[in-house]
Amino acid sequence: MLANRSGEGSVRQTLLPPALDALIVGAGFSGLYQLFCLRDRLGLSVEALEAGEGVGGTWYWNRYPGARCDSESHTYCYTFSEPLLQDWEWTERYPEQPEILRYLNHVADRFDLRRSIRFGTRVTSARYDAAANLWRVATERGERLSAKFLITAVGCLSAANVPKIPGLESFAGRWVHTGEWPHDGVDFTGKRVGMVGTGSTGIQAAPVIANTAAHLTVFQRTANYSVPARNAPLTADFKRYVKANFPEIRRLMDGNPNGHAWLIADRSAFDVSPDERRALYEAAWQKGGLQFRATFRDLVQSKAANDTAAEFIRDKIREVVKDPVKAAILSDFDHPYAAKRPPIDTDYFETFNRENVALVNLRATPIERITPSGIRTSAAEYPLDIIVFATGFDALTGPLLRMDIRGRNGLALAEVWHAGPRNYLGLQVAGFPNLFTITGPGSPSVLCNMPVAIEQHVEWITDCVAHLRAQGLERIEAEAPAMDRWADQVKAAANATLLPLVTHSWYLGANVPGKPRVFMPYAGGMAQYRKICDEVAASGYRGFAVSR
Ligand code: NA7
Repeated sequence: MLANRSGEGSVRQTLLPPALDALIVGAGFSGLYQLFCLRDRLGLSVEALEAGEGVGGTWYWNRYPGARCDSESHTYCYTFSEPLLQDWEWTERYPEQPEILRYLNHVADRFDLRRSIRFGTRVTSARYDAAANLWRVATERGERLSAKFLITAVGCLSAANVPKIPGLESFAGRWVHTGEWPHDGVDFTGKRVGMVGTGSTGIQAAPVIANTAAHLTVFQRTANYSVPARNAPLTADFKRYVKANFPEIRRLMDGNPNGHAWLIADRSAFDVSPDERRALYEAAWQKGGLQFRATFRDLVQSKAANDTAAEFIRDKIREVVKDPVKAAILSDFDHPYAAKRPPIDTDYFETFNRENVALVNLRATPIERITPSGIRTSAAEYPLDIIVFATGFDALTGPLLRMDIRGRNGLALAEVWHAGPRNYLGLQVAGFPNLFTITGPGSPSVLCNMPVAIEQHVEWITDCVAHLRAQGLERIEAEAPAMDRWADQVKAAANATLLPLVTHSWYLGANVPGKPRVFMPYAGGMAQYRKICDEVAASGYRGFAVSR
């Protein structure tokens, strides 16, 4: 906001910047591409607002030790620009956080995006002004901006979930959450560290922390499956292959329900003998990575098929972990493999063979409180210098709801979503005209290799905005019945898998106390979702109300 003194009477005049065509919230993978599409492809006036002091989103904030992507690097990138694909070179099978951040900075520079981004700018409210057909946005720094289109590019896993454990404020040591990692790092040398949480993050961080800490205690609530990542530097041959064959790789990604570049075997776990099955799992284990779940086509649909994978992984843990008590705690699975997000690791289970690593089973002995000197469970007190919360996020809805978004007549998004997120295609909510949510709940998002999901959403939104402009239309808004039908489709897609059976999954919001239990991402596969979105657009945006 600009406040000018004008004339003798010191009349304060507030000059609001002119309304923009579009405001984008976030400058991670999705915000950067959306900015490029609207500004450079459609020629609109656009700004992106970013809470961080740099681009990168998830990869700006998640700087914890061992932070690495679980998608393979040659598929974890934008595909919209052939020159970009040709001039960027990844170094490892799975890119590490600093390398992804370098990549996103490279993209920002290459497409001169920074000049349209306000950094250090957190959105605190967004109100739809129906009379002006504008979104009025306020930021923590007191800026006031307005735009016809408001596009959230806030990521699915950006609202850190720090558990409300009594006594945390009394802890005399230091505590950190992996998703808000200090930029100057955390020195574990000679320290007694406690790490709470064994999701993808904890499983990546534990082996690295154990290397420098005097002692690491891992506090495990739910035993988690993990398959070796088998990370390694990329060979010159592979790099050449990727550059020469990207269209073929892209075809594979488009055909895979999760946007990865591999085929899912066209066989059931029961089409082969137990010996053959074991040999196939062993081969997948040696190859490493998320494609372990592609060994058989029915692993996430059939509990019986899934049990064979669970048994294989349980045996592997018992083989690797020398202490039978630790092995039993680590392999005490209570849910099917890959029904929660399956981690991949580098030496996670091996870490428990180190003398300086202990494991606490929170199911048997829950945390009671944090004391000034450490963590107290129902069985013992663990003295600690540093507590690392690898406790995940208020996923999918958290980043949207904390922005206080209000649509027509002041209707709060939080009110519309009080019983769980409702929208159409994961893209729009009735009562919130011209608001688009990139990778919102109800879209494949976290079940997909994220850049694939992001590019599809950004391109769909861009085409939609271009269509409105070409037709002289001012507004687009999801219709309520379309939202209801979409909610049924999201539910049916989830129910065709084993995923909703896990009552403690963050896909259902179960990791955040009080959050409604609704299965949030669309589990019907990226290819199917893309087809639905394309058909909706081709039909003249069926299920959306458009107006002048
Ligand atoms: P996740 O997958 O949500 O994992 C969080 C972990 O923290 C998980 O083991 C939780 O146990 C545990 N947790 C959460 N709250 C508590 C409390 N209060 N007490 C003890 N343990 C707790 O988050 P990540 O950061 O690992 O991964 C998020 C995504 O990032 C991942 O899926 C990838 O897409 C990248 P629980 O299983 O809930 O019992």
